Amino acid sequence: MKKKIISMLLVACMGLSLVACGGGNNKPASNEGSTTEEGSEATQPSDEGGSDESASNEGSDEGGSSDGVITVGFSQVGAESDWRTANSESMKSTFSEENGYKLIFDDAQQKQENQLTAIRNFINQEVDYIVLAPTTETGWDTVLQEAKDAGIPVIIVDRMVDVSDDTLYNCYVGGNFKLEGQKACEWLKAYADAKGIKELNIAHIQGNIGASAQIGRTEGLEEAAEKYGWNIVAQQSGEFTQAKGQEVMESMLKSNDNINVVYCENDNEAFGAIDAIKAAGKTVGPDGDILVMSFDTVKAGIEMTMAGDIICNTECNPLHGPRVEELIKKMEAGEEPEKIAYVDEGIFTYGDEVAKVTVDGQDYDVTKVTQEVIDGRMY
Ligand code: GZL
Ligand code: ZN
Repeated sequence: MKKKIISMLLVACMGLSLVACGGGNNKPASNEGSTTEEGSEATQPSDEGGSDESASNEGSDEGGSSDGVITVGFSQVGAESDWRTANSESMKSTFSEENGYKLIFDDAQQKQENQLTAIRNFINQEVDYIVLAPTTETGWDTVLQEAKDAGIPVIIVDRMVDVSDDTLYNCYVGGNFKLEGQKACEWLKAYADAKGIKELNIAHIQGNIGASAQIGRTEGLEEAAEKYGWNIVAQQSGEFTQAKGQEVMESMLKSNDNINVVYCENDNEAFGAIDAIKAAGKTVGPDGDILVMSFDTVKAGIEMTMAGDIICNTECNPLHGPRVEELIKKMEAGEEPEKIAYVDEGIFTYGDEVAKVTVDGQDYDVTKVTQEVIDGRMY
């Protein structure tokens, strides 16, 4: 309580002094190459390496939650895919000023070094919570130790971290990426059997190497290929982007003339791969030359699944904002949240040949995409 009174007095004095000296913001050190925004409006055009910040005259943020506003520092991977855009929107709309938060959002442009700088900035600004969507699984021990030493709780969201001591983060919420891969491959096995496709020659377009989503989805495919005798004829990272996905598919088609499946580790890679396949004069779809598998089920991806260009799309739900808020509310109430929470995710297809798949004894329904299914989705 004492801290509260002191900080309220401090904020009052700061408020008076700000009015006296015409306001001004304490600017966090800006990261080279990443953009940092505070609140929802920017007061300066954000150049490549610039840092935006809201015209908030809350003065220096004395310990955040002591003035009722919870300050959240969020280090986001980047803006590489539709999934990432939906994920950022979910975080920004949840941690809004109207909802009682001050969000410091940093876009690392897919570079881990920018995330390390952002986290150190959050520590200097004494945020109440650090939320990290890690670009890659390794390399976090030192900076998370600094956050722990500063007494700032850390929530890992989306992809996972691989650290020597799991007390370096408080909790994780995200997708079970290996299960996503296993579900997709069990569907492919059942579909190939139903269609009498004897030989599968698979082009494998991976996500960013070292990201949990890539690790899990790759494990799912490699284990199924081993088990079912499929041929992975090409394997390369498409970096979760459409441009790279198209480039990689083009080169795979040039060096392989027997590809009949392409396993894309996200929708944006699938969009690029489909462009490359069509440009090469080949066809996609249930009766086409190449079956396109994908992950994410973003809006454009689920629509292409209804059209058949994508034959099977395994969901990866990006709406983590409310889930992270639930974890913060638990910690604010002094509760210990679950260490690891996986999101339930579906599997969506063009056809209805396969009604369900089974992984480790657990059944998962398969949903044929219709307009009604699309209209009923949150993203
Ligand atoms: C998955 C997420 C992946 C998406 C891609 O949770 O980490 O990163 O599948 C995104 O679209 O780039
Ligand atoms: Zn997922």
